[in-house]
Amino acid sequence: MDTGISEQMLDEYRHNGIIKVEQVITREEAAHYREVTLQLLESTPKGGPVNYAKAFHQYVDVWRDNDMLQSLTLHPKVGAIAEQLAGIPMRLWHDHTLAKEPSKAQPTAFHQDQIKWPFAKPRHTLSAWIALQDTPVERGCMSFIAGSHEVEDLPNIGTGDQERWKVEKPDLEWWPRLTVPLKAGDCTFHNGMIMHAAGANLTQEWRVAHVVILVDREAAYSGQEHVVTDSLGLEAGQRMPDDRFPPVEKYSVKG
Ligand SMILES: O=C(O)CCC(=O)C(=O)O
Repeated sequence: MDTGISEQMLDEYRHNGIIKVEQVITREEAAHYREVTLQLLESTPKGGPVNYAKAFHQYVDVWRDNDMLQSLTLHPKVGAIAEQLAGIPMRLWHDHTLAKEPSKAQPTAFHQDQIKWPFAKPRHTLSAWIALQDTPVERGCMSFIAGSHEVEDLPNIGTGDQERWKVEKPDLEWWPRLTVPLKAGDCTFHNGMIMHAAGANLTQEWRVAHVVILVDREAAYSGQEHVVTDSLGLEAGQRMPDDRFPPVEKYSVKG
């Protein structure tokens, strides 16, 4: 598949830990998926799968509950770009909707993702963050600390814990930062180790992101607690089961 990823973009990803890919889906597709997502959030009863927090409302593994959103999560282009950037075969780990409420959603604090996930030394993890509407700075686009995917000694920082990263590693405040506004259908791919955050939503519109997370296909389950794996009865050290965590090469198969 022609993913449109050039050698220069690959170098940029390796160097900074993040790249922007324009129009991974079209504006029209983004508008459609946004509508589906907002309807799903609205029709999901309180106490159900949506976690409501000050920074965003989060629906984990939404691909398993909604066939239309499944087609976005298992989008062949997203999978192909992920494998190209990682340089190894990858599988879906999970997806999530991250929706910031109009006017009142707070910033998402700087954190790394991979430390939150139950894998023993995966060779690569990454997220595709797809904007389902225009997402300028004021609507809560993401910022990344360029090159911080090489930093390995940080603790697990919560997405609401605003000042913690500065306490843990004060010099990071002075590293170059990339703030990446996205148009509807644009996407950032970020390394699971990069420090990243998102701004508050100061606009009158929801900020809806569909985030697809992929992991090294060979990664072993570590046994660390995680909402996606806790109920699956996996043994620490085993490979992630293909039927539940589809490898990119098998993306036509439903989980
Ligand atoms: O969208 C956000 O507010 C944060 C997203 C994020 O942390 C992620 O996709 O890893």
